[in-house]
Amino acid sequence: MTHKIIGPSLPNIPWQDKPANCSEAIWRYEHNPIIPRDAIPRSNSIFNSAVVPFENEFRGVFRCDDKRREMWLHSGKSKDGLTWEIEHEPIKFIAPNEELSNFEYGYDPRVTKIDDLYYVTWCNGYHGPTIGIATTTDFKTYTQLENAFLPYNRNGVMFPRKINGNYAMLSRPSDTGHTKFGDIFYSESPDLVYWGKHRHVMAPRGWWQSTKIGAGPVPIETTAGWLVFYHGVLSSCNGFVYHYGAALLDLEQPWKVLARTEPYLMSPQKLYECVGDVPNVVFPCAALADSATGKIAIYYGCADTVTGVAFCEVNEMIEFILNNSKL
Ligand code: BMA
Repeated sequence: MTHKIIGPSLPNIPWQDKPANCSEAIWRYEHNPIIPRDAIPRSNSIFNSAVVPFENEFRGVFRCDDKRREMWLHSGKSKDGLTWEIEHEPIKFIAPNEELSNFEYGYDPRVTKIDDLYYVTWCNGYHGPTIGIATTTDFKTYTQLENAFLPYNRNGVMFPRKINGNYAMLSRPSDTGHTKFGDIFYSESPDLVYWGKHRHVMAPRGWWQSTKIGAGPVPIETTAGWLVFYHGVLSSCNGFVYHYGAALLDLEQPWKVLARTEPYLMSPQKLYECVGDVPNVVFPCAALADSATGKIAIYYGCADTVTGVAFCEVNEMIEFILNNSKL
């Protein structure tokens, strides 16, 4: 392997070999979707969700829209990363500051582990969407911190280690509604309260990523740079179509893009990606990566309704990005 994952070995992540007839750099789990829309009694849909390794098992924070179509975050656990037990009641964040304790809504979580703490970031309603942050050690108790940014912002994704001595995050400034624009920016913070050193990372461009883009799973550290899967949106005559592609960012200056896929990696093609509450959406929010073998499992929301998994292998993926890159 020329390109390697820098990180822990996770031999028990979900995996399925690439089908013999597949020529793509990424392939879907044959039993997708892994989480149905009605996995818990109150859910209308369970999608755009984040999973992490936890004590030889897996834990996660799940986006569950309820039957009033309010957007909530729920904890979940799994032994194999494929069969999930999702808590029936939403997470009740402990907010040390009562001005933050009025939970308006939460969606599109990401979870990253730094040292011994898990950090949840999500799109948090605070007079408009912004980036909420909470910490947990056990996926039972969650302590909410200050919002990272002013509204309006979405797709806040923390890096799994400090960079230049600071916490680091990608995000996508936006507006109140179904934003028709959006670039990915990078920000740093010494203390998770004050964020600054904002740098532009990537703008939308051409075709599948022409309307807006947003970071997906927590970046994966590799010998070729930070491997970032990100969604890109095309405006069709029938509305938005969500795809995803990938980029490599400089390890110490992650606002510098080293490579970026010109074609998408995945577009909505399967029935469960094309038909649902919002048709034609694939939206990745998490990835598990095994440094020993280079295996990567990507979790993505399908049609804003259910959750699917796809697989790739780090060396092949990075070669694909480098060979199909346009900056
Ligand atoms: C975005 C977010 C995502 C959603 C997508 C497609 O703006 O709301 O949660 O998956 O739209 O509806």
